Amino acid sequence: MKKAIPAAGNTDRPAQPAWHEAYIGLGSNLDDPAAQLREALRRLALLPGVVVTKVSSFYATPPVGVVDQPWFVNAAAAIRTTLSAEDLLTALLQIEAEMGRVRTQRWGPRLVDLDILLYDNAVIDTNRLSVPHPEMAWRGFVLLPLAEIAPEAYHPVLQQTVSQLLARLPAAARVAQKL
Ligand code: A4P
Ligand code: MG
Repeated sequence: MKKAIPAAGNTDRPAQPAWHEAYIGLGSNLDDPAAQLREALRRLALLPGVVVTKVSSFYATPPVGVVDQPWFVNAAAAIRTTLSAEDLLTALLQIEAEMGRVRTQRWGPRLVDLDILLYDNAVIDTNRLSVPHPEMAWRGFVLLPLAEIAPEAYHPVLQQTVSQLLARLPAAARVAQKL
């Protein structure tokens, strides 16, 4: 069977969108947190230009930062996306808003928190967006789920893999119960 071969130098065809690999951290500690994460994952998979390729187990984790609040449920997801990091952030903030998150206290209780942990090997530092997520390397609740799905993912600033970062964490930062 003959295949149609585009003429050399044909510039009429739209360029193929570039696919990027990104990792999303998910957290919730209000109103049935595991159900909130399932709903956030469902919405993530429905985003145009996003394919969810892996989802970690869910982990119950003690609150970090403001400690006088309920335990969290955390997870991580690997995605492939044609969205820029900025547009991905906009889409994640929209999911948070649609799911009814109201921002009150920094590091306080939240219905759903969706963070871009890594986006290719990009290093981004704007008013709106910091990638890699600035706190990820010190947080067991991020690294444990992420190491489950992407132990070899690379932190371009610290120049270490996720499993190396996890191995450096003190035991106290690694407290978590796999659900
Ligand atoms: N922003 C900048 N970089 C990013 C990024 N890489 N991903 C900006 C997502 N957002 C990013 O976020 C505030 C702004 O950060 C966004 O509008 C975006 O422009 P936010 O989620 O409203 O603020 P926040 O969550 O209250 O503060 P922060 O510093 O983002 O908190 P974290 O780091 O998200 O930590 N303990 C446990 N066990 N599990 C948790 O999940 N989460 C937190 C919140 C504290 N303690 C926790 C957990
Ligand atoms: Mg956040």
